[in-house]
Amino acid sequence: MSIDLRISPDQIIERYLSMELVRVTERAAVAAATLRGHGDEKGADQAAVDAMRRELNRLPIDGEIVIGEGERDEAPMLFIGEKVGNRQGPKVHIAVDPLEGTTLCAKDMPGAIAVMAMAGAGQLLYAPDVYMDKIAIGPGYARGVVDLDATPVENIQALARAKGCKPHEISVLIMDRPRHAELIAAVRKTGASIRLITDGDVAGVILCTEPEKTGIDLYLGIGGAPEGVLAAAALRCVGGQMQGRLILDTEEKRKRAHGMGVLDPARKYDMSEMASGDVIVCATGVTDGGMLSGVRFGPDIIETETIVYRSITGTTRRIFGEHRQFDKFGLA
Ligand code: VTB
Repeated sequence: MSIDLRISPDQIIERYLSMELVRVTERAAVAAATLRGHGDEKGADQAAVDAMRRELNRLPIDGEIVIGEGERDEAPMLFIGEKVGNRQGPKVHIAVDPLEGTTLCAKDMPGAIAVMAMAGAGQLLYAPDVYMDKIAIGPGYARGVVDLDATPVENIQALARAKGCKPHEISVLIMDRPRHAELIAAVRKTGASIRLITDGDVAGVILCTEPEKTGIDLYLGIGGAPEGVLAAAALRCVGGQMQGRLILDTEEKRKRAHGMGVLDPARKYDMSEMASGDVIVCATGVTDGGMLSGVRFGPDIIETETIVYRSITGTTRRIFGEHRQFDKFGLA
C-alpha cells in the first residue's frame, strides 16, 4: 500500500508540529509558574519569554514572529519580525503570548496561560499593539447571529432566540474595566448575567467554545488586539464566530497600523481574516482556570495541561504532561 504524502497548498503546517508546539507552551508555562504568586509580573513574563524563545528556536521551522512582545526596540525578545526556528522547515508565521495574564500569574489568580498560534506565512493578521473591540460566540449557531455593529441588546436577544432560551439565561463574559461601564449597564438591562474577568481575554473568548461546561455564551468588549488574533485563531479551529475592530483613535496609532498593512482603520475583521488557512493554536495553563489547570510542582513530577487546536482538521486535543526531567525546564 502506498501512502500519499503530498500536502494541499493550504496545508503548509505539518501535523507533527502540533506536538512540537505543546513543548513550547509547556516550557513557557512552567517557567512562568516558578514565579506564580510572587508579585513579580515582569520576572514571570521574562521567564516565560526566555523559555518560549529557547524552545521555538529548536523547532524545524523557518518562522517569523508576527505577534509578539512588541516591536524590536521595546521588546528584547520575541519581537515582531524576529526569526525563530532552525530554518530547516516550512515558512510559518507565529503569534505568541508567552504569559497571557501576567497579573493573574503574579497574584496566582485563575486564567493565566502560555499561548501561541502558528499559520502559513501571511495568514495571521499583523495586529499592532492597540485595543480591539471584540464579539465572540461558540460553535453551533448560524453565521451572523451576532454582530459587532449591533447593540448589546440586539445581540443578546438574537443569541437567546438562536439558543432557544430567554435573554436572562444568557451569560456574557466582559473584562472588568471602567471603559465597559456603559456596555455592562446595557447588558444588565437585558437580564443576561455577566462574568467579569480582570485579565486574560484570550482564555475568556475561548470559554465561549464550550458553553455547557464554562457557562459562557458570549464575549463582549474591548481588549488587546494581539490577544484578539490569538483568540480568533483558536475559535476558527472549533467553529465559533468572532469579529474584531482595531481601535485606532489617534493619528499615531493609525500610522503604526498603516505601516503594518492596515489600510482601512475602521475595518471589521471576521475571525477568518484574523487567522486563515491551516492554523495550530496551543495553550498551557499557568494558574488554574476554567479552561486549563495550572502547572503542579510535585517532588518528582511537574504536571501540565495543554490544549491544542488545529483548524484544518477541527481537532482539539488535551494533553496532560508529567515531566520527570526537571533539567529540561532549567529546574534541576
Ligand atoms: C487583555 C488581556 C490581557 O490586557 O487583552 C488586556 O487579555 C487589555 O488591556 O491579559 P488593558 O489591561 O489595558 O485593559 C491584559 O489584561 C494584560 O495584558
